[in-house]
Amino acid sequence: MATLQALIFDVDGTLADTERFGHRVAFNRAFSEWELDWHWSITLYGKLLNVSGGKERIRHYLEHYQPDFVPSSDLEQWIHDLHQTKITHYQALLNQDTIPLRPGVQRVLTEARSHGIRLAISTTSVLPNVLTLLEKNLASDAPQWFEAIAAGDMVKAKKPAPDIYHYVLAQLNLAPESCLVFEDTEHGLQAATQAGLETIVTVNDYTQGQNFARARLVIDHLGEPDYPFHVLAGDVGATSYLTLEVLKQLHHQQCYPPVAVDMARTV
Ligand code: XBP
Repeated sequence: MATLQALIFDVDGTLADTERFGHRVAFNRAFSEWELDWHWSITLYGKLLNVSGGKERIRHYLEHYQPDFVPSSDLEQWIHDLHQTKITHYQALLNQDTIPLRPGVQRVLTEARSHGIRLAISTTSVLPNVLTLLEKNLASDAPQWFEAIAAGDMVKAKKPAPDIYHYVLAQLNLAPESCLVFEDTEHGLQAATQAGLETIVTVNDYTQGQNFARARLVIDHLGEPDYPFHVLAGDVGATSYLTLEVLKQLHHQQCYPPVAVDMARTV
């Protein structure tokens, strides 16, 4: 039985509720700045979240909702430039302190660190967004808490492909059996599961109806001593907030799906 050596965290929706009031707002501000008559409502954005990655989401929206739109330059470049504007607006939102970490996140990260558990990040979003979120909400040196930060286009195929998790495991030089993952979406769970990793899911309003049958535990957030989580699937006894001890017990009980981990898929 492998011992627990690392925790791997998704970012958007897992570390912080960034999608609805962060990324979505930033996309809309970018559309306004570019004088595009587009608006992604909370409901529409929920549908668009089925497409991982900001650039990929813009492309999907163009193809399915604005089929007659003609960009003013090469489409690839146009999407890239619009996405850059979105990143600027998203960074501004993060810098306004409007997007806090979810309950229990800082406590679990701090406890894991103090006990020598290694930390890593696996996200579809771009690296500068991750760094700013960590610096604003944790500490200026918080990015260094994480031995590996896998983000955005560092791999070819985004979640639900397992590539980003293969990449993180290669960076950590660890087998999946030594790690636990934290995700909030079915796509993220699929990516981790295909890479042979066990996952704890913390749902949010956008993801609570998704299929998390292969998760080790599904809860509404990591919990705090004075703010208990609700268990949606899985068993943690009377526990009402996650601690390192509980994570070690969950890890000890884990049973791995029979998947082949293809390290050659990392880039
Ligand atoms: C996050 C995403 C990202 C963000 C936008 O998925 O899908 O696309 O919504 O980020 P996950 P960028 O939490 O599964 O990693 O605009 O920076 O791409």
